[in-house]
Amino acid sequence: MNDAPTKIETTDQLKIAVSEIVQSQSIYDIHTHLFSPEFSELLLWGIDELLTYHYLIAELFRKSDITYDHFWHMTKTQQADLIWETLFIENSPISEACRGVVTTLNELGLDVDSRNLQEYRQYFADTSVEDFIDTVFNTSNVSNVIMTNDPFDPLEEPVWETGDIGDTRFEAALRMDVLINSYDDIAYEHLRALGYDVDLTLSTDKGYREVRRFLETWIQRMNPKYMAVSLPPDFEYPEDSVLGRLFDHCILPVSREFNVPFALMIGVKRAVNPHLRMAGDGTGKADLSSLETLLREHQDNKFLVTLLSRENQHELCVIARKFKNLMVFGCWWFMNNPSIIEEITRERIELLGLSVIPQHSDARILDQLIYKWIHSRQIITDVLIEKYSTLLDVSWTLTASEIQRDVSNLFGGNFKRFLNKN
Ligand code: FIX
Ligand code: ZN
Repeated sequence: MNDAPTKIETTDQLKIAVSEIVQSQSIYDIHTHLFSPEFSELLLWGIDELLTYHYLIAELFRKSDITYDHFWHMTKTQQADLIWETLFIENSPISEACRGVVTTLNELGLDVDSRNLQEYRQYFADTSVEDFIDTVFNTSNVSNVIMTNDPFDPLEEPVWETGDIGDTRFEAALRMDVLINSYDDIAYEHLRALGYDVDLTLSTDKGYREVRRFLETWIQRMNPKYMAVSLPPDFEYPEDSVLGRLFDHCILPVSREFNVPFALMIGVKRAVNPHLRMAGDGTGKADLSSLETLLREHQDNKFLVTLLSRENQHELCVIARKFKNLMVFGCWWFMNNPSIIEEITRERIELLGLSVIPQHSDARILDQLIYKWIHSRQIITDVLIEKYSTLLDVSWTLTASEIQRDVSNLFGGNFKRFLNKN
């Protein structure tokens, strides 16, 4: 019997093989805002949550004359009704965020042609959250999701104190936005109230030790896959500031000691239009020389990085060629649109080969895992077919198992290897 691996020699064979392999590859989704059911109201799911996603709220105000004040005084159901009527009935839902709702309903087996919102509501009313979690993980073929866990959130704290977050498909990421971006107005008081002897300007050895003690406690509690922060485009490093001191004396040493990488999400301008609340954040191009300095001066630290500005993406790839302690990940937020995912994925593969994590979902509502991954899988499939065919063109044949190996690394293997690397 000849058990030599089947070679893929033609473009048609390649298209079939890559499509099948990417479809059947389970995904380790490394950045979401989802929660396990133990976190009760923090776990968002269902049609009204889908329709009131902040991406859609931003789009609503472009098409409706409703005032901010009026909108924010409505119930969630009323808001969802208005968004449905405005963005799906009075206009065709072709933006990526609108299309995502349609993809999701369709995949759930609902009749999108009926355009009957009450029917969709009834489906969710008849479904238990536990069953729905299984449906979503199976439909999207996602094996694990990493949450975004805020140690300063009073809704999260009691769950962490029980030491049991239930469903092990949900894993933790220790989010440090409050500590880093709001130290003097929120974190300082909070830490003092918990008995950590920190100073307001955070400039003493005692203060650094206390913050490290806080981080260590949370690392033990959460067992996070990484620590993370979102940063504005004008973030600077090194800097004689709370941020600079937190990085140097607290976060980077703890990250090294516990082998918990530090994820930097750079480029968000928070509250560009505060009337839009969570939908009001914007983007800006960052000066990446600060990132270069951080990577160069801390080569024993591991950094996961994603950027919000399209203009920064090429430069990030070049930086990643220089620093193996950097893992580039995902197409974040305003980058998570088909045309941009395609461009960025191509750029990354051309400059970095298969050494990246091409995508995360950033899902806030459980149901979104379905559309975000269907849409991204399709684009990544197309880019891989294009890139592998350039090899076929010059007589390099591939086997299905080689493609399987590559795809498995892209959708989980690279992340696991990066976590385990010393
Ligand atoms: O900071 C983040 O993790 C962002 O992803 C979110 O804050 C943002 O609101 C979002 O949902 C983007 O997709
Ligand atoms: Zn996010």
